[in-house]
Amino acid sequence: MKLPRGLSEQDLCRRLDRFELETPSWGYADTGTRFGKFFQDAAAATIEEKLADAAAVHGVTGCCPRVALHVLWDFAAGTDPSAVAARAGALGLRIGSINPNVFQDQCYKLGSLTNRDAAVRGRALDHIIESIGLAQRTGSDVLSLWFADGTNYPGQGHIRQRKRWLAEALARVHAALPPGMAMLVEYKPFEPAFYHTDIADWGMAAAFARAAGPRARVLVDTGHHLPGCNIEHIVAFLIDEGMLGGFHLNDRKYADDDLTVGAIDPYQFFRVFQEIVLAEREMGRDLPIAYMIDQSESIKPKTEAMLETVVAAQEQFTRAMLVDHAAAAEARARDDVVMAERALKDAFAADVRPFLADYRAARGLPRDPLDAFRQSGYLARAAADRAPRKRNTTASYA
Ligand code: PSV
Ligand code: MN
Repeated sequence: MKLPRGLSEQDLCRRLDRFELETPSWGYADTGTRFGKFFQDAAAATIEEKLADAAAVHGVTGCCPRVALHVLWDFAAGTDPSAVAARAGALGLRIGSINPNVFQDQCYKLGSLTNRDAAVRGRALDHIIESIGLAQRTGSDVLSLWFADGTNYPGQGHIRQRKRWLAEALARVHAALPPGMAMLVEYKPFEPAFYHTDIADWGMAAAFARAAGPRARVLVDTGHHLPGCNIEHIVAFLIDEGMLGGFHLNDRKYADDDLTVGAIDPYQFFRVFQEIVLAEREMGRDLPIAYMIDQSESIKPKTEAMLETVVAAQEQFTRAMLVDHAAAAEARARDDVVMAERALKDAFAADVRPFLADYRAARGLPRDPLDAFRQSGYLARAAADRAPRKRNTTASYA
């Protein structure tokens, strides 16, 4: 593995020490598609089980100390948020982003913050503002917002009116943020709405975030792009605008497929991270980006899929660190397109796995997290413990 000029192995290790990935509670639970749900014996059903799985992932990787929570899925009525935070703390974890949910209740069929009905808009806003309180009580400093709002048919909604409702509501959410809390605005081009989505792309998300206030930024979910979209261009643009707040990492063949990172296009993650590393080198500091995973894997064992994604993201970030930016700049200065591209391709071709194995071993971590997890027998124990309970409580569990 060849280090680029100006980067020592120690620098690389230190940067990796600061490359943390947040895992999502919902990535450990049984999820499916609109065509059905296939249950896994070992999948988590309770917040305690989700936290235990997240702790198992952090235990073998050492880089996933934060867990994202989804308000409706993780805080059943009567759940004490500080008890959830304490439970996480006892497992060596912290609560990461808090994700309000204004897309599931029946009243949101025609939208939440963009619903024609002011009462529904008010209910959605109240839920989001209550979620800020919940974030405070769990020690979270990130409110992560995604809206299913949109329309399915031309003429169904007044698009500009909906835009104004959303902007007004987001400004009120921003005004309710306590000091130190950031707010991320996620975009998605389609699904569940298929004609128009109220925040369809990064530009709309950036406009809404700017209008909301200085602590609002854009959240890039790698699955939320149309095929062929140049995601690293969006990332570079948002960095330059000071508007990149974080990622929801997952891979996709078509759109929001929730596949494990690198399963389809590892080079894409490398190119995205390459833009970040380049900007960090030029600015001489780490960018404040929340690296979150958003993966609801349907067929691989949940925890193993999470480990695959963590390791793949770490590998691509390491490769991005290996790009010889000086060589690329020199090649660009002589209009040598071939050698400029080669600087990226050489780094992407590096086998960083032996280096990462040594890096982990030096930190008392297993050299191969997935192998260590398999050896631990965790999944079999979780299945034996959880399946009988799920059989008793879930009607469709067979
Ligand atoms: C929507 O597709 C999304 O990406 C949002 O981030 C949600 O919070 C998450 O997925 C739910 O799985
Ligand atoms: Mn997402």
